[in-house]
Amino acid sequence: MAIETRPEKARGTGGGGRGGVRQRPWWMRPALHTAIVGAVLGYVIGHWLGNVLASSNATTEYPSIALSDSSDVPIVLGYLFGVVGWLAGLGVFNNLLRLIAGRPAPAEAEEEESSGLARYFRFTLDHKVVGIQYLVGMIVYFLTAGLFAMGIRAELLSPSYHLFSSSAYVEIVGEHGTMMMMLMTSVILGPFGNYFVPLMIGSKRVAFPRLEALSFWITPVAYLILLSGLMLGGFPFGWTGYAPLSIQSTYGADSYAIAFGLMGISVIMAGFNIIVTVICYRAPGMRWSRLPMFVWSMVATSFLMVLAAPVLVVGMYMMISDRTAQTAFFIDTLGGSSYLYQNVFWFFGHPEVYILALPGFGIVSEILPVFCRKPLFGYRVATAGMIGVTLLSFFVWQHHLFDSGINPDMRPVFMLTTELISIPTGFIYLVAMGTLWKAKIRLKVPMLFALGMYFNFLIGGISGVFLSDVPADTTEHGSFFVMAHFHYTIMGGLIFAFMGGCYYWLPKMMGIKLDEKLGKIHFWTMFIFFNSTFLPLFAVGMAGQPRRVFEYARSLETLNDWVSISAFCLGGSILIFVINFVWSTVIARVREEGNPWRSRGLEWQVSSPPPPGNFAQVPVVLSGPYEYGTPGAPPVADLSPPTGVVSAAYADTARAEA
Ligand code: HEM
Ligand SMILES: [Cu+2]
Repeated sequence: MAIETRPEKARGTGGGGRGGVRQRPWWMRPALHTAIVGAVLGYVIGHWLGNVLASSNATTEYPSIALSDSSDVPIVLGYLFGVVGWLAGLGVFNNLLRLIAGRPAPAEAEEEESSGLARYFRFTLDHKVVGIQYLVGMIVYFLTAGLFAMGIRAELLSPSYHLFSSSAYVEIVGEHGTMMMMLMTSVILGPFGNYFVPLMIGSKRVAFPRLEALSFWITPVAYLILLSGLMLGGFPFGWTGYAPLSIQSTYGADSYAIAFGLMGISVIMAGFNIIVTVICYRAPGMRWSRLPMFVWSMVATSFLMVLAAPVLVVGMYMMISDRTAQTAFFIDTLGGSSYLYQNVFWFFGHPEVYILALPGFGIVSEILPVFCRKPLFGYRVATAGMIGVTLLSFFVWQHHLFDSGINPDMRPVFMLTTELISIPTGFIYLVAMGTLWKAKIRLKVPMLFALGMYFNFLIGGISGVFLSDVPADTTEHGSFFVMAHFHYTIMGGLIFAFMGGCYYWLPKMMGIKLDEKLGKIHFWTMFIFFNSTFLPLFAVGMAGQPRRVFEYARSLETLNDWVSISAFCLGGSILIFVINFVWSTVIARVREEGNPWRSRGLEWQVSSPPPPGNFAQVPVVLSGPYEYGTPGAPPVADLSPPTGVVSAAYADTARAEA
């Protein structure tokens, strides 16, 4: 276990001598505006280079074998150079050689003013700043993708009148689905994982602050690239990008592949950083058996990210090279296989859905004992559940391919592994039931969201058992039943937990209180309208309404109208959250200093917001985080241990681990 004992390094600045600091005017310092300039310049150069390459290629003797199109080359190179320009504009590559050589970066004046608002628009190495950057980013991405959902539901108000053309409709569905699946991958790990994991394990910093900051700054550019796809004709293949459609379609497919691939790279870095931080930076006494559930969920998610996302990146890379470089990985007529794409995609795609589910369970397991004032029931069962889900999620991917020409004898195997996964998931529910049992529950807003999450995910989970059954899946596959199922797990699970996390932790992150009354109105409207949007969709699906099609049977109009109106109200409930967020953090600013929920979590033992470097001294952890109401339970940690205690706690941990 490595401990960072020098708080001045915790901010992650290069350190080094401070003599003769350069002071550049603000507009020359790397920040968001220089990044935009860099991205535009990069795009122009890449596009020009691509045109040169493509035209020289056209005159060679090689005939164009594949469906690739030489005019994809400038666009792809434009995007890639644009990304490099964006990062260069942010200053990511400044002093790179010095850093690689292990020499400290020169002191820069801008590091000095690390307290102002400006640092939120920079490549900053403080994990708490990155957490807040992620939080704001995620809210923006979620709202954008949510607007597309409103567009879809507006179209589906009528089975025949058309707000959009059929191609615009599929493009909107694709943008909504892809933006949600791509960017919401980090909706909890980004803001809360980066902010709280170091605090919860008693560390002053994360292991790799540069990787962490880079993982965030890739998300805005991935978001913009995905959106720019709309100007290039969009992509008609939903979020899954199946070949051959993705190989044949217009330039919008390049935006899809590059944005999704970039996001894969971002989550690999984010996950890697969390894993190393938790392994190497735990405070003395923070044994694995005392790790908060949220940290366990972050570790499990990070392993999934690090192992699954590379497969996505490779898939996107192969798709791009099929579209530009005359390879034929996914083109059946040229010896490739479109079936290969489905396997590659879902080998990532199924773990992805657990990347979306586990962090939610981490948050609600954290909230439950605090508001029940009881120890978490079956801590070890909960961790076993998380680890079980993580392992099993790599063995189920072909349940997405039951209908795709899979060897029929293999179907029961994947049906079995899929159904097995409900056992470790069940563990997590068991833990919740045990914790709620006979508890005096305080129904504050975070707790309401936690309970809502358990309720919604249960419906999502039970409908998932049906979909893992081959006979049911072969009829429901591709219908709105599937749509309802995964929105129950992701929107009803992940997003509800995210909201719970906001109400629970924002007082800590910003030192302000979110309005409780608006919070309750937000919860109840979101809960009611979420269910009234998605529950009828199970019926609509069973009645045969297919996904991604904008016309449907007239008999289903009433149900669809009901769903659409509920969806608009659901969108309204999210606006209540945004209003509450802006009102509480910008206008009202009611201070919340102490520990409003009386939580035992280590993160709550320091001031709000936590000071730079988190802890004045390395804390010594004395007991587990959930011993509420246990008579004689020692405090969670000694925040100012006398000299010598740290090494004693070391010896103690070493003995315990031996
Ligand atoms: C305000 C809440 C939301 C509403 C009203 C909504 C609505 C919809 C609708 C109507 C469709 C299907 C359109 C069709 O197949 O014709 C859809 C598809 C989809 N949604 Fe959502 N959605 C919401 C939130 C989310 C969230 C939070 C996620 C994930 C993080 C998500 C992920 C997806 C995906 C992956 C698709 C499939 C796209 C495809 O077929 O490729 N949605 N959504
Ligand atoms: Cu799956």
